[in-house]
Amino acid sequence: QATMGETTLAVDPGMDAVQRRLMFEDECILVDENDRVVGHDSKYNCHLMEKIESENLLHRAFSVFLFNSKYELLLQQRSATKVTFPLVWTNTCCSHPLYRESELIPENALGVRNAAQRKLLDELGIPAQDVPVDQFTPLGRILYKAPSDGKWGEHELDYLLFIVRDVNVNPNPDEVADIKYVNRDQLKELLRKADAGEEGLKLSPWFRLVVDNFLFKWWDHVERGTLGEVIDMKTIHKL
Ligand code: DMA
Ligand code: MN
Repeated sequence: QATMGETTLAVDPGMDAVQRRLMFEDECILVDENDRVVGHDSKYNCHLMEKIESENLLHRAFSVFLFNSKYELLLQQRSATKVTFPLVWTNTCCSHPLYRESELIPENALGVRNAAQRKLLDELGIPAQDVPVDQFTPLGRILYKAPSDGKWGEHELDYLLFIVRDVNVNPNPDEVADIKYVNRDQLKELLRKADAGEEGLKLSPWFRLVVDNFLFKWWDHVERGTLGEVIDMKTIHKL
């Protein structure tokens, strides 16, 4: 570990110390295109574009969309120190279920829901009791690849988790630069600004994919309390 740290200190001199630690501590779950577990590798290796391409590494991830009781969606701006996609605006919380028993449980994506509860606390300071694991609705899965800057990028099989709860939020500055709740019109205005390149506003590629393919339709179901009607955990959408 110490040797690994020293080596990468030379290789990635600009990398934030907190993010560097997570790059080697977090062991991601490798899957095939059908989401079957095929192995595991460090978060570092899983996000190196060169490895993604040469070894066709694909890992499991999740994206949480949290709405308050006014049906506003909580967005976050990633911190400046994130290795991938710093300072971009994105959905409430994203990360990876880790290669450990509690986060590998397949039944109704319980492993992924456990990971989501863990990261909502880590990133946004949302207490676990505010986001009980049985309150997440896994709606679907997408598969996508997206380069970030330089050598880093994503190649993920991403579980989309919705939850409607009023929660306490206390963002962790290592992870999150800013947060805001938006209604549909406010999100549309954000999309317009991002498209026009106004105020340097950028959105994450995965958030954009979900917005363009699913979000507004699903938002209607959030409001009507009919999310159950749009659950599709059979299809893996290749976007
Ligand atoms: C990875 O998110 C997951 C998706 C869906 C992009 P992330 O880069 O925020 O992961 P982490 O919070 O673990 O750094
Ligand atoms: Mn990832």
